[in-house]
Amino acid sequence: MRTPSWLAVVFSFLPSKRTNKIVTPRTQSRNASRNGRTTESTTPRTQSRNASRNGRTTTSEPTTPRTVGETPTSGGGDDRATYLKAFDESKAGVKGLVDTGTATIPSIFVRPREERLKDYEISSKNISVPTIDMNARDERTKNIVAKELTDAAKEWGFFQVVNHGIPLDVLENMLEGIRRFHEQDTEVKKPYYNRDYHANTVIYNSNHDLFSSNAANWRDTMSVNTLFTNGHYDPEDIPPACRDAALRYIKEITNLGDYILSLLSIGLGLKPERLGELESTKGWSLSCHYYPKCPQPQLTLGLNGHADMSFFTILLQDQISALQILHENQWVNINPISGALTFNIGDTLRIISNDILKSVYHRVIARDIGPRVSLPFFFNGTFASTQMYGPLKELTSEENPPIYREFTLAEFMTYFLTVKVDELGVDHFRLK
Ligand SMILES: O=C(O)CCC(=O)C(=O)O
Ligand SMILES: [Fe+2]
Repeated sequence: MRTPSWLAVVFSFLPSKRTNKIVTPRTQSRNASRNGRTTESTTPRTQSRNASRNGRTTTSEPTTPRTVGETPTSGGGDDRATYLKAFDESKAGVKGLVDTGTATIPSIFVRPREERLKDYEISSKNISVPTIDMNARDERTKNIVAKELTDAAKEWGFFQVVNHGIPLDVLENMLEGIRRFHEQDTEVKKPYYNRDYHANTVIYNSNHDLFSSNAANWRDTMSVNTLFTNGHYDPEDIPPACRDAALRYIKEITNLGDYILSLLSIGLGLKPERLGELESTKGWSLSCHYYPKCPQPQLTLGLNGHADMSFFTILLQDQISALQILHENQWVNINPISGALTFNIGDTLRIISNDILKSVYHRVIARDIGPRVSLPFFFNGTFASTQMYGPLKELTSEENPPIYREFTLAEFMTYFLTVKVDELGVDHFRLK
């Protein structure tokens, strides 16, 4: 979303300027789109090959996207644009497709064959990210927790937390409320369906980058985005199906975000309020993803690979495993733990820590079970912030000089808004 996420969402209305290029696992994290903005690409040559293999020509306008057979490929062409438009105008999302009982997925969702084949080069390992018990009874255990969190953020960039202080019923009600929202009649959801993230804090649609990605993802999303409003939103804008649950959840998760930042500050040897002073929790985006059960999960993804561009992200997921991180060139599952939350470092905090903390490339696979509900909460800071951001002086020295230059969040975000997706990533801010 940048993705299914705030910036992704924010930028999705812009015309795509990406160039097409095969992305190898090693280069993926550099090329990753922020917050879910996709990076799955093919070369122009691949595209035309696929297009002709699909035998696509512009014909009469279909009312629903075409489904594909046993060995479909993804491709470009005018008909693809027509299908995308029809799908978008239906405002029914992937959920609407699934409700028709389709046994095959429409070609607009099929990943390029080259991308799918590349998956087989990466084997999954039976390893997991750390799970950290945040229960801190006193100052001493608090310092231990701070160290554990920081070590995990340095080594993995991704970890799960338990005993984080948010009551289980708040988490369960939130997941249930989001499921309820997505499972309402299409007619009830339609008024929220649009792509104008500047004009609306609350938006529901399918694939923020529907018109710029090479293959659509098997996912619908409702999001609350306060990036342009300095963290403000009108509670009445949140759909009634999940309003009460969301208001409580937002309050709890922003408090937890502040607390984790203070622990990370301690773990990095900074004064406890140091990372909080960067005001990353002031502007945020909550993406409420719904991944329906997929009849051909091997052909598509729930969410294309990306690293979040946030400072950090806290994710609530239900019990269906589908989130994977790329760790040492292998996809590692983030298996759900009841009552746990998943924490990950985004690109902004990576830069601020001068690469001490890791921002990690991750994706969501499609599953033949579901639906799956997940809610990443992106702590992004706000556009209006006038602070300069860059590696903290306290974390740099003569031996360890700053790797990145300073920037305002407006510049940072604008960069992610306007450049080619292939050029996205922290490299743009790297000192030569
Ligand atoms: O759905 C998930 O588990 C992850 C979502 C995610 O990575 C994102 O929206 O940026
Ligand atoms: Fe993400």
